[in-house]
Amino acid sequence: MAADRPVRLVVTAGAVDCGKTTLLAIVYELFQTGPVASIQFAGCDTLPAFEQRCHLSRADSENEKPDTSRTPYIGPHPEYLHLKIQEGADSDVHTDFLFTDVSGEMFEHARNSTVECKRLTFLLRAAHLIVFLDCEKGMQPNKKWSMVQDAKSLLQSCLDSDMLSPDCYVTVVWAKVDYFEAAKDKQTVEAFVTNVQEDFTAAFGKRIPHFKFHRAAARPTRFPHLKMGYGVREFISDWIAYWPQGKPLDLEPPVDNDGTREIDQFTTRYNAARADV
Ligand SMILES: Nc1nc2c(ncn2[C@@H]2O[C@H](COP(=O)(O)OP(=O)(O)OP(=O)(O)O)[C@@H](O)[C@H]2O)c(=O)[nH]1
Ligand SMILES: [Mg+2]
Repeated sequence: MAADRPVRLVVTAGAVDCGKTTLLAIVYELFQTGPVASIQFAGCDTLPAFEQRCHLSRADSENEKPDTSRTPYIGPHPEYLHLKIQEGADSDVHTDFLFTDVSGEMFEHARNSTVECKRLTFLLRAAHLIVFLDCEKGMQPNKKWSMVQDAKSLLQSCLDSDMLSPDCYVTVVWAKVDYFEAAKDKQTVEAFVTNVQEDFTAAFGKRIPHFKFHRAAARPTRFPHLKMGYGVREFISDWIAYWPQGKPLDLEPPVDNDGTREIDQFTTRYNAARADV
């Protein structure tokens, strides 16, 4: 598909259970009830894969609570999910996205070793990289700093192994942010968020040209006021708005060189025609 037409690759990265697959499943779910703002669903070549990921959240699964099954660890080559969208009902301009759905275990290997990180070759082609911070762990005093450190190490490893293009948009997302919204001591939570964001900005702000933070709760069971897909629409807007590989190529006009090849003769004709204008 990527050889046939331009596709934008979005990579979700983070530890086991931080909510990567759920975020992707909810992107798909949001389109089940109609357009997302002005964005319309225009097709999907991986419907069974999306349906499989949504199954445990549906009544058909007879699950009492919506859930997502663990993504199996199958080595460095991910499963891809495809989604095609268009802006506005009458538009004939389609945008194809490919999302990687990778097990958190794969990123555990990658954050501990640049050699392992280099095996994740799909990172090189990412237009967007989303690094997850798990707010569920952020509420647990004995886990919160190791959760932050793991995410930092992962990003550091991607940079140290040269696996991130400088054009890649990196978003560090506070995922499952319903845990923070439901917290009693909001001040402590906000102080933690500020502290972590300052730390990330100091470590990566200069090395990553396009760097931002975001908050999302794909399935906010802890604080249902947030509604399903909280913060996900903003992600979709970003993925549409920012496409580094989509910028026009900076092509110079051809230069005469008196060559005999067809391209050289074309250059002579092209420049002569321009001089006549
Ligand atoms: N409260 C809450 N729970 C969430 C949210 N997003 C996901 N979860 C739950 O978190 C658990 C893990 O979600 P997954 O999407 O499977 O996590 P993952 O990062 O894909 O995990 P691996 O595939 O094992 O790497 C599931 O039980 C989800 O229902 C959220 O926004 N809020
Ligand atoms: Mg998963």
